[in-house]
Order: sequence, then structure tokens, then C-alpha cells
Amino acid sequence: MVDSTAVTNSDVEKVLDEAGVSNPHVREYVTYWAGITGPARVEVVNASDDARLVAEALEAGELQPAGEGLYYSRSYYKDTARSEERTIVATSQPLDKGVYNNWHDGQEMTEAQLGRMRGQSAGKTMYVVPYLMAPQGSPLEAYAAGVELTDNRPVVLHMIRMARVGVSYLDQLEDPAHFVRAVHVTGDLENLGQGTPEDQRYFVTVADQRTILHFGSSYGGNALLGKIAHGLRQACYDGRASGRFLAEQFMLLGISDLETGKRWHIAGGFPSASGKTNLAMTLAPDALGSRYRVDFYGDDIAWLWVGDDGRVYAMNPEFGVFGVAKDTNASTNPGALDSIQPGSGAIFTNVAYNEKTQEVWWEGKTKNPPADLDGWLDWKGEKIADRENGDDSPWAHPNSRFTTTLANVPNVAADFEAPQGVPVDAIIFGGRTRDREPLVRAITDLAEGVYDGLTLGAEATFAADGLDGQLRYDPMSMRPFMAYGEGDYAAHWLEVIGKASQPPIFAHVNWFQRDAQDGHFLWPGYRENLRPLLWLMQFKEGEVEGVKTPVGVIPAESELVMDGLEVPAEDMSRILTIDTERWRQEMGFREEHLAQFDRLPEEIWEAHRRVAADLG
Ligand code: GTP
Ligand code: SPV
Ligand code: MN
Repeated sequence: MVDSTAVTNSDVEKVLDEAGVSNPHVREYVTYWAGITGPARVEVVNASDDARLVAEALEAGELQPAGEGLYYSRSYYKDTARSEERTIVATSQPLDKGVYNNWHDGQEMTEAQLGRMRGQSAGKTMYVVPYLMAPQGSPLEAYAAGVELTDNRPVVLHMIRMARVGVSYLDQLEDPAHFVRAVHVTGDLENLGQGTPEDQRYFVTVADQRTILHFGSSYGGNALLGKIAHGLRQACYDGRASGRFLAEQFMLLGISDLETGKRWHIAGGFPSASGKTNLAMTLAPDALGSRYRVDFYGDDIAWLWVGDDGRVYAMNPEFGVFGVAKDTNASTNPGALDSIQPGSGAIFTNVAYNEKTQEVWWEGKTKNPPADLDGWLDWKGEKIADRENGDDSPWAHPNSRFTTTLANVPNVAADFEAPQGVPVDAIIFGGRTRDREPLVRAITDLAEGVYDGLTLGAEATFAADGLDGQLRYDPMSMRPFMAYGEGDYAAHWLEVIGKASQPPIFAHVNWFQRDAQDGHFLWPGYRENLRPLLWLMQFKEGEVEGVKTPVGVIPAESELVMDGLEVPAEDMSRILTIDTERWRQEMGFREEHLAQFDRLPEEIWEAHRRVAADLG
């Protein structure tokens, strides 16, 4: 039911006039959607509104103070992760249907979403959030502009941290009609039947209309539409439609050898909650810190294209980090802790919170939870002190997160906003794989590299509802973000990267191999992950030879720089061994996996058969 006090068209026009929004296409879009969702007010947001909006959110109880310039928020307890089965890519072309993109007809979905969203912002403010998913001046800027409409103030505060937000971006559009229309309506979270057959939530990207319609959540990937829905799903589609680029769930980092002055850049796809943020924020281990420096460019999304010089370039379209809190501490990720210091403006979501001392805590922040339970609330807002004896469920939600801007990241690259991006020396794939996958294996052939990405198999994590621990294939870590069919996606990869005269090397990495008996991680991970990356760069430069195997080249044990690190010999040899039997079995699974994809390029099948033949 539309609230009788809903804004009128002339109210909206007046707000847009006052905010200096002159683009007629934007004005039409905002007015149209205000007419559908029926908010009581409309407000246009610039990043400079942050302090006022934070004050309003504190006043309204949507945020709690968590120290000087730090904030805590809790999302509804049934709304704490992306929902993959409720997420849909819609177009007018049935050929866009893939195995994973949950394709539907665009017109049908648009009408259904209109029905769901109608009147649902009654009594609320509709915030108009113009944003840019690129550094300004980027060669891909034309695909980066969007306007999110949301009826949720904490979502606005997240958007200001995660994207470049401001009306001025709308004045610079080359084609004033070419921006992503991204509509977010929260809905009545307590009555949406999350996870039941009556689930009301739908997260739809109408990719060929460049329109995103998300209903029924206020959590990150479902609600910050610049990030996943535009930065990945829409951009994945645009990259192919334009023939110009790839949009991938990749981290992006730089490594400098301070002794030789050499510098490399590595982009890498790891499924959700599988180590991208940690890798990009890695600081060189103490024993190597005087020689190497790791620079952060991005931790979740990279757009890649081929430059005029024949190299592959990449940039991070985001402006902030939406990082997993769990296990973030001074030894695993000191950079992350620095980026959420007092004064940083960071927002913590669904962690544990002390309502008396305003401290936050999550599993793995310290070895044990705070001993004094007084004032502590778990992620659902329930008092820890009231828990029944023996209730050892986590204090923080496993997918609880921190949100902070890139400028707060201590190792952020000096040129992180450079519009030309950085040249990519290596593309790596990895996931949580408890056996089979060695620490690192290098792949020099393009089709074999793309094949390796397509067959990335890993354990799913708590970043998606209800999937934690399931083994599944996650092609290039894009399974939840794929915008069109996997065969066409592979062909687009071969075409884009195939244009490069100096292509990057590929590699598969695995930090998560476990001991079959006691389950301990065989490799210490985190900051130590720099070591296999250094080996990869040395291999690329011809400084080390490695050991050839049917699935790529792996390091000889003596080639890994191990200064200041001890790993039990038995563990070391396990992570640098190819278990041929296990790999042969894997090839059968891969065959079934790949056979699902329509129009898979013959080069990929050839790569598969080559590897299978080498395994014997
Ligand atoms: P999304 O933001 O969901 O896309 O995740 P992400 O890939 O950026 O994952 P992130 O770096 O936030 O790591 C997720 C979890 O994996 C955290 O709990 C980390 O502590 C843990 N983790 C990251 N790197 C390593 C590692 O090298 N070894 C081990 N054992 N755990 C790791
Ligand atoms: C992921 O789930 O891969 C994320 C967090 O990066 S979200 O924004 O929720 O998608
Ligand atoms: Mn992610």
C-alpha cells in the first residue's frame, strides 16, 4: 500500500534541483522509482554527507559507537550473507542462460520485481547515491557509473566507503544515459520468509538493460549494489557485450623487490571468504620485509583489459574493503587491524559488541573471548552472560565483516587510484582445497590457464547462506557472479587475454591443504603466502626451473625462499607433491563438470585432454 504521504513528482524534482542533478536521464529514473516505491522523502547523497548521515544513524540506533570514529551495526539475523539461490541474472536472450547464473527472462523479472517493490519504501527516505566503480579517468569509466536508490541509511554509509560517491560523477558521463540503474528496497525483513518456500527475496540483475533490482535484504553483497551486482555481475556482462574487458572476483597486488628494483603485479581469483583480502593486505614476513614490499590494489574485484602495449592491465573498481572479520588478528593480518583503527570510520557488521565498553570482538581476534562477559552481546544482540552452560556457539557471525576505505589500508599502493591500472604479470587461482592441490603450480599456456580457472574446485564458505564446507566447482571464483553461459565466458577469456602479446603467467595456489589425521593446515598461510608468489615470479623470469608435472610446474623444495620460517619436513613434502592417483580421479569429475557447459571452446577440451593424457 502506498503511503498517502509519499513524495510527489514535484517534491522529487525540487530535491534534484537543489542537489544539482541536471542529467535528465537520472532525473527521469529517480522520479519513476520514487513513484513505484513510494518513499516519504528523497535525498541525494554526496560522500561529504558522511558525518551527518553517521550522526543520524547513531541517533536512530542503526549504528552504535565502537570507539572513536568506529561503528557497529547488526543486520537482521536471517540476513547475514549473500543468498545465491535468490540471485538471478535476467536478459531477453535465452542464450545467456548458463549453469550457474540462474537465468530468467528480463521482462518477466522486471515486472515481478516492480510488483514486489511497489509501495515498499513507504514512510522511509529514498537515498539517491550516484557512484563510480573505477578510478576517475579509467579507460573503462564508461562502464563504471551508476546510481543506487536505496531506502536504507546504513547501506548508504557502506556505499560511501566502498565506492566513489557523489553527484559530480554524473556530470562527467560521456553518454548521459549510460549509467547503471540500481534499485535497492530493503523490505520488511522480519516477514520475508527467508529460507522458506515462501521466501520473498529476489536479487535480480537485468543485465541487458543495465538495471539491478534487489529486494529483501540489507546485507553487503545483496544491498551495496555498486559492489557485487554492478562491479561483478553487470560488469561481467558488459565486458563481453563490449568485447573489451573481463570483470572478475580477483584481488590485485604488487610486489617490489627493493634490492633489484623489480616490480610485479599479480591478480587472483579465490572464492568468497577464501583469502583474497588477506593476500592483498599481506605484509612481507619479517624475515623478508627488508627485501620485499607488498602493495595492496584490490581485494575483491578486478577489471582486466589489454593495453596498447600488448600487456594485460587491471584495476580495482572499488573504493573500500568489505572484509571477513573472523580470524583477523595482529599475526594473521596486521594490515587489516591498522585499517580499522580509531578514527578510520570503519563499520563492523554482525560481530560481537560490548554495549558498556563499546568494544567489538570476533572469533580469532584474540585466542580466547573476553573473560569478563559483562556487557557483551552476540551477533544476534543476545547477552552472552545469559547463555546457557555449554552453549559455545560463535559470538560473532562467521560472515561478520568490517568496512573501511582503501586509503585506510596501510599497504595501499601509492598509485592505487592511477586511471591506467597496472600491468599484470600473473593470474592465479586458488580455493579451500583440503587435499590434491599443491602449494603452487605454474601454467604457461593460455588455454591451460583458463582451463585451470574453470576447474577451480573448493569448499564453499559461510559467505553464502547455508553452503559452508560443501565441495563444489567455482569457475574462476565467479560461480555466484557469472552473468552469462560458462562456455561463452571461457571463449571471452581466450579472446581478451589472447590479444596480449605479453600474456601473464597462470598459476594455481592452495594455502588450505590439511593433514588427513588431525586436520591442521600444512602450510602456515597468511603472510607466508608471499613465498610461493616470489617463486612464481622467479619462475616466470627464468631464475628457477621448478619441477615439471602433468598439472604444471611446481617448486623444487630448495627453490622456495624459506628464510625465517620452519615448516615440518613431512608437511613441506606433502604440499610439494602431486598425488597422481587422486588427480586421475579428479579428471573424471572435471570431465562431468565441463560437459555441463554449452559452447565450451575446443581449446579448453584440448587442454583437458592434454592434462589427462599426461597423468596417464
Ligand atoms: P570475500 O570478501 O568473501 O570475497 O573473501 P576473501 O576471499 O577476501 O577472504 P578473506 O581474505 O577475507 O579470508 C576469509 C577467511 O579465510 C578469513 O577468516 C581468513 O582468516 C582466512 N584465511 C585467509 N588467508 C588464509 C591462509 O592463508 N590460511 C588460512 N588457514 N586461513 C586463511
Ligand atoms: C563475497 O561474498 O564474495 C563478498 C562479500 O565479497 S559480499 O559483498 O557479500 O558479496
Ligand atoms: Mn568476494
